[in-house]
Amino acid sequence: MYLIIASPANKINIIIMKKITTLCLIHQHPKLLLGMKKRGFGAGRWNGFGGKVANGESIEEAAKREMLEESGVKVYQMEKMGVLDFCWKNGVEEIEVNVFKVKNFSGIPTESEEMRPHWFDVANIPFKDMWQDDTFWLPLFLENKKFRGKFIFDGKDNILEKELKEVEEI
Ligand code: 8OG
Repeated sequence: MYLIIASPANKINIIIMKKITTLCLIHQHPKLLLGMKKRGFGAGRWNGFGGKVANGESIEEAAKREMLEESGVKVYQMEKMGVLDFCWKNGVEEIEVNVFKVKNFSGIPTESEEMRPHWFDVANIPFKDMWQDDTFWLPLFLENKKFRGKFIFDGKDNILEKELKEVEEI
């Protein structure tokens, strides 16, 4: 699902495409389930499971569908923990990532064409092989805190600017 935001400024129409996506992580302390992204956007990084919200689908429906498609895990219950916005300097696309903690599920995480799941101990999260922003918000997630953030990257996915705050409700 894309939101198109047009803002007329100085007679120039700026079109920002906003891609709405989901991200599901299973945290069963002290273990955290991540997957190695095997192809596409973010390939080569460990991440939660998720993807784009399809037309006519709610964000929650998309989160459950993506988790099942990418890991074979059926989610029954989850909690929304955060919303993160990402954009790139000089880029036209913005990505909104809706982050969920899976509370209740069935199935054994299984490798798919897109992801290779692996349980990590929370003391050994592979931050150096993850998106840079995860270093900031994942500790909040692990402490069951809710958050809202925005990150601006350069052309090489390094963070140029960040805003991150803990919130009561998301
Ligand atoms: O369908 P697609 O493979 O494009 O979905 C991208 C997935 O990557 C989706 O689950 C959202 C997630 N994602 C981003 N940016 C970031 C990020 O900076 N950090 C993390 N952890 N996940 C991200 O699109």
